[in-house]
Amino acid sequence: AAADPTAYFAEVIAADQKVEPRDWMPEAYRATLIRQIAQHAHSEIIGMQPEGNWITRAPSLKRKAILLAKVQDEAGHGLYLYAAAETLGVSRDELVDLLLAGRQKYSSIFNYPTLTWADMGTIGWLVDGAAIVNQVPLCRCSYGPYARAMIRICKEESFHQRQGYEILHTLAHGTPAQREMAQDSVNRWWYPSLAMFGPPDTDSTHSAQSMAWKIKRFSNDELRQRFVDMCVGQAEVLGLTVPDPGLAWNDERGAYDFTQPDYAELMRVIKGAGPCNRQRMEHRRRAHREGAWVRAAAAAYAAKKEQANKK
Ligand code: FAQ
Repeated sequence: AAADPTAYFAEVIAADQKVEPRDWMPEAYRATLIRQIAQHAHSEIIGMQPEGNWITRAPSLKRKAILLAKVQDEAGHGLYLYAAAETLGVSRDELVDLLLAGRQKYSSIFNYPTLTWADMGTIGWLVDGAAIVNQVPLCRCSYGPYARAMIRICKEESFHQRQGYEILHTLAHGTPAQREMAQDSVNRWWYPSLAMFGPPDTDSTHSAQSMAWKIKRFSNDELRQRFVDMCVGQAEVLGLTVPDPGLAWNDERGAYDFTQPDYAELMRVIKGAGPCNRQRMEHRRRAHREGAWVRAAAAAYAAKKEQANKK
């Protein structure tokens, strides 16, 4: 190993090995990871709201138990990710404060409303499906704690995706009204799901550097294409239509041509003007306020324990 930490870092990246918390790393690498992991953690926590909205209205006890477990998994994912971010020298409290102050982001997708039960199916199929396509390569990300957190998260996301797919399959093979509800839901979520992968490569500010550092392994557009190609066959099995008249197999490229999402809409949603941004943030701020006594009690208990241990 080189004695010069800069050269050693470059060697670790070139050899596809992992950077670990105590290793030297460029400040910009650290900052990029904090930004991305925090945004990811916040997405999991805010992402509990659209589905939490349906827990009390699930159509059966079994559906309710499954949905409850899924939303609890999302809380767990948020916690693993905050823990991964903390290895970079920030605290979870600081990150939560940045979210609540509107200075860190969460995924655009969670600013859309969940209007019907079918949306629980579509979120599983498309939103968790997109999350998996994005996150499987992150299991090979160059930063060890993030890569390792992703392995477990991806296993749980696969279960989430399958449960959503099964809800949609049931509805799509149910009464005409249920079928229509399923199709309407897919129509509403298709383009916002494509937008989850971020701006097109030409407008992606971080991609080139993140790929050079092997944080990202594929570009936004590469992953979006992979997602579309995966969904087409699955939609056929569901008996539902992908709401894109421009969708067509391109023999030369060996991939589907498709209509891009409205990136101006993505930018508006990211900047706070999506249908539910205000509601999501208000809810999170209220939950944080109402949880203050739990945090205070936990801190007091920890301090008391520490005192007792010193004796
Ligand atoms: N929403 O230069 P790029 C889930 C921002 S899955 C909001 O391309 P980058 C599971 C971006 O931050 C969802 N902001 O950025 C679940 C940057 O702004 P900044 C969470 C977006 O980082 C399912 C600017 O635009 N997954 O939670 C979005 O290289 C169901 C320029 O963009 C992750 O976070 C967007 N869609 O690539 C839970 C995965 N796209 O920071 C509950 C990890 C872009 O300079 C229920 N993250 N921006 O102010 C990533 O892979 C990357 O960060 C990307 C963006 C691909 C999202």
